[in-house]
Order: sequence, then C-alpha cells, then structure tokens
Amino acid sequence: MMEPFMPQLVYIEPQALEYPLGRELKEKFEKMGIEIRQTTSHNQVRNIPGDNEQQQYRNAKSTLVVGVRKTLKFEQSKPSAEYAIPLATGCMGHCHYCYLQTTMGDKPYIRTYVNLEDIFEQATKYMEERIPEITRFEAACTSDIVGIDHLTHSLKKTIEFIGQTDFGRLRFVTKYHHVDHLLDAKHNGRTRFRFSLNSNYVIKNFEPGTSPFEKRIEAAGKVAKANYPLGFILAPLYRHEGWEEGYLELFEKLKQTLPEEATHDLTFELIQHRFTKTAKRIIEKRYPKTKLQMNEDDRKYKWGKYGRGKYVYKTDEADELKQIIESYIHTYFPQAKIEYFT
Ligand code: 0TT
Ligand code: SF4
Repeated sequence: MMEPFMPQLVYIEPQALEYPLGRELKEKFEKMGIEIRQTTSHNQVRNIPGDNEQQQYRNAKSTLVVGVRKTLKFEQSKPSAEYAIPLATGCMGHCHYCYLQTTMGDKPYIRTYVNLEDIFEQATKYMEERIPEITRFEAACTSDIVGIDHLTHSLKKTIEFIGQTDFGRLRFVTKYHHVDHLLDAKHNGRTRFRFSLNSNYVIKNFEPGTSPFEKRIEAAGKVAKANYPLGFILAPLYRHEGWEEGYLELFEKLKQTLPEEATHDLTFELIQHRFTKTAKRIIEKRYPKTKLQMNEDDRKYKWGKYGRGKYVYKTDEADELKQIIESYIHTYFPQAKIEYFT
C-alpha cells in the first residue's frame, strides 16, 4: 500500500563523496543492494535505461542522482515564499499536470544535493540581507521533497536549521504520507508543513504514484500533533464534471478526519489549473490517454516573463472557482487563513 520511494538505480557524482551525506548514502544503498553507478556530471546521466523515450522517462523517475549543488543563487518563489531553497529536484510521482515536466524538461530523474552546509550558508546570507523582515524559503518548488526525505533526511536537517534562526521560515508541500521521521524534528514552529489535496476525481485520474487522500489527511493529523503549523494546497483546482460536489466532498472528509487541534493554525493556498503550450505537448506524449483538458480556446492566456505565458481559466470561471472554494473554506474552517488564489 504505497510504499515509501526506493530508487531502482543510483548515480553518485564523485564530488558528492567529499561530503558526509554523500558517503552515508553510498553506504546505505550498497547495503540495500541497489545498483550504483558513478557519474562525472549530472548532465551526463543520459544513459538511463529504456528502449524508447516513454520508458526512459518512467525509469528516470525511479533513478536517484546523489550530487553537489553548484549554483548557490536561489530562485524566487512567489507567491509562496521569497526564495526556493534547493535540496532536490525531480519526483517519483506521475501527476499528469505536473509543472516539473517542463521545468525539469531534460532531467526527469531525481537529484538530491549533499552539500547542505553550503546551502544553509547561502540561506543565512539571504536572511541577513532582509533583517528585520522575515525570509520564507520554499523547499518544494522543484520536487516533492517529503517523498524522498526518508532516504536523505536533508529536509529534516533543513527544518532544524531554520528552527534555530530568528528571521527564517521554511515551507514545503507534499502528496506523500511518509512523514514519521519528521515528527520529532526541532522545528520550533518555523516550518509550515503543507499537504496537497484535491477532489477524488483529480486524484483518481491525474495523480498516479502518490499517496491516497486518506493517508495524506492522516499524516496531516500527525504533523499537527507534532505542533507544526499546518497548511493545505488545493492544486490544481480543476473544473471537471461535478467539481462543485467533488470539492465539497473534499472539505467534508477533511473536516471529519482532521483532529480538531490541527485547525488552530491552518492555511489554504489555492492554485487554479494552468498549462503552457510546451507542457501540453509533453503531457500528451507522456500520458497519451490522459483525460486532462487542455483546450486553449476554453482558457485565457496569461502573459508571463520571458514569453512563458500560460493558459488559465477564463475570468468568470476562475472567479467562480475562487468564490466557491473560498465559501467552502469559510464554512468548514472559518478560522483558517486563505493565503492566495492564483
Ligand atoms: O502549477 C504550478 C504552479 O503552482 C506554478 O505556477 C507555481 C505555483 N505554485 C507552486 C504556487 O503558487 N505555490 C506553491 O507553493 C508551489 C507548490 C511552489 C512554487 C513554485 C511557488 O510557490 N512559486 C514558484 O515560483 N514556483 C516555481 O514555479 C517553481 C517552478 O520553477 C515554477 C513553475 O512555474
Ligand atoms: Fe509533480 Fe508533485 Fe505530482 Fe511529484 S507529487 S509528480 S512534484 S505534482
């Protein structure tokens, strides 16, 4: 029943072995009997097994590269945080709509960084620049970090690092329920632990390879009991047939199963479904039978930076989506904070 992620193949960059975590991971995977290969650079991981592109893509999603993060310039992460903190890239999930398919284009494998000290040092600089403002770091921009952290514990270390700061905050979002090792982390209330939820229709049709709804809620309860500030991201909000009932049911189930104490410091983030032309092309190739609707004529084009515009719902449909979901939140979780709709 949805076992925690285990790579089929592991690549280790030689430089990663200069770091304790790199050596630790090598030993760990050796003991587990997982095939390990050396690689000189992550861009050279071209020889992922598979007879065709589709197979290679699938195999890449069960390949883990243990590497060193060289670029220490952090990306921006509006609207959820000031910066993206780079701990890993890629994900073993197979969500049809996932933006990593385009943003990680040629690198669909999972890559984890072992030079945490460098990353924390950089994060400290960014925090210091902004004092007395709070600086938020998003750890889930380029991967589902919780889904791989049982192997690396780098998220756990980051939670504890941020826990010791005065002006730093950490946040991440996950569709996995393998959170047990994070429950005793000294988070000091500085980390917001979020789960991504959706209607049954969206989970069933578009989110293969992720934890079931009930497991996510159960994990959310544990996280709240461990005194983490809790949040839910409802994304992508998607107008499938019967979506009003579908999302209503989500809130009913959530209200029923979430322990009361989890609702004291609760946030919601709302993200409507969007796609780019490039995403559409890739999705149709990788998930040819998907039911995901990506008809440009039904959408509004929203111009973006560097010509990277995207298709979102037309204004009336987006407004209706926002209004209905917000009304559900007000009804079921009146004390929760809605951080944004985008
Ligand atoms: O469907 C994906 C959309 O969701 C993206 O436009 C980002 C957005 N998003 C994702 C968000 O609004 N809130 C989040 O918490 C995210 C899970 C994390 C995030 C990612 C973010 O908040 N801000 C970002 O700029 N990103 C980046 O968006 C990561 C990636 O490089 C890019 C994809 O458009
Ligand atoms: Fe993408 Fe998140 Fe699904 Fe992973 S779990 S495939 S990161 S949407």
